[in-house]
Amino acid sequence: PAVAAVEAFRLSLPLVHTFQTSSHRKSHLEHIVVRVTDGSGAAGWGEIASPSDPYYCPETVDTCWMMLRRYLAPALAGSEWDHPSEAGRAWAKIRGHHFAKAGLDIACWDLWARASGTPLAAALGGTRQRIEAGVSLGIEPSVDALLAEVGRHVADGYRRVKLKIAPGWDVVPARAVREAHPDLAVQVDANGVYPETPEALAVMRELDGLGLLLIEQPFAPGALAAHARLAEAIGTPVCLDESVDDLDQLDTAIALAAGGILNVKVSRMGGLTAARAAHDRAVAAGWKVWCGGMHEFGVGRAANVAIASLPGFGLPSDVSGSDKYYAHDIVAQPIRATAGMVPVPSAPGLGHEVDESFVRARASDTFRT
Ligand code: OSB
Ligand code: MG
Repeated sequence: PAVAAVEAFRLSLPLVHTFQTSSHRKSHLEHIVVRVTDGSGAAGWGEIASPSDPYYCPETVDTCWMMLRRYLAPALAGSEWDHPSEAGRAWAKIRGHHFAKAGLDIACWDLWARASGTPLAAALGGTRQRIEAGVSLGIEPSVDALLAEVGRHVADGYRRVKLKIAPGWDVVPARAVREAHPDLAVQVDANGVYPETPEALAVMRELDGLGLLLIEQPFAPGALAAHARLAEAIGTPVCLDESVDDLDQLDTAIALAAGGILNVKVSRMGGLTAARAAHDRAVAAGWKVWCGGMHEFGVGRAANVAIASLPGFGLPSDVSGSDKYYAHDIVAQPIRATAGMVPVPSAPGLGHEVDESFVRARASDTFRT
């Protein structure tokens, strides 16, 4: 197709449960929804799920909006490609800004898959009919509150629970969850906040005794050598998230054995094309992979479900039901987990109809290129 126009909408949705990580606490999330049209008027939707603040990655909603408006949408508008895996050529010269690029990449895949009558999952090479749903739980005000959250999600059927940890909220809550649920699949995510110190190593060794599935991103994004030293020192697999946002970083991580598991995020890698390449490369190197998320609205969440259907995603993903986060989503039939599984849709494209009037009415800002 030839891309005729790019439209963008900034919109904020309230969260049903406040989410706290090592760095921030949120009761609303603002994302950017994009709509790409071709000459015939056919449309594809994408989502830029950047956090509002630069604590997870350097991007923010404001930087994404600026990059989209000033560089990315103008680069894509007027471009032509036969297959969505080529759409990124339009912005190949632009360094970084993966969350912003991911939104456009998703929209191009959706546009193409809808036009060809193919479900996005199949277009990507996905083979699964359902995704194993895990849930990511934030830092709670108390261990009892955390245990209540874990209990609620286990009762809901979630197959795996991820706990956010930070210095001062690590061994005690993780051990409490392990004691309350001896057989539950549990993993922890530090979002890179531990320095590589003897104290942190002592924490990691205690966590190592809890039978966790993995320890995600204990050290800073650039600290690949530190992750490699930790992976050598403990039995629990080390998983990388923030450390890998392109294939070169993945190659380095593999060469250093800086982990054994990769959290593949469509946003962080810069889109579906890049996320699929990371999946392929990691699996070829003998790493395990699973699909992470960024609390996406319905469009980004549907893209996560599609990529999570690739054969290599052998561990439960952070693809939970939208109802865990939003009372009113931007797609007509929001994603739901049933007995811990999310179905992969069989309708063309993302497989979920966007509630366009809701998006337009709710947008605080919009532009069209
Ligand atoms: O590190 O995986 C992370 C959300 C915001 C920022 C970073 C992370 C997360 C999550 C959310 O864990 C997972 C989800 O979307 O369900
Ligand atoms: Mg993470």
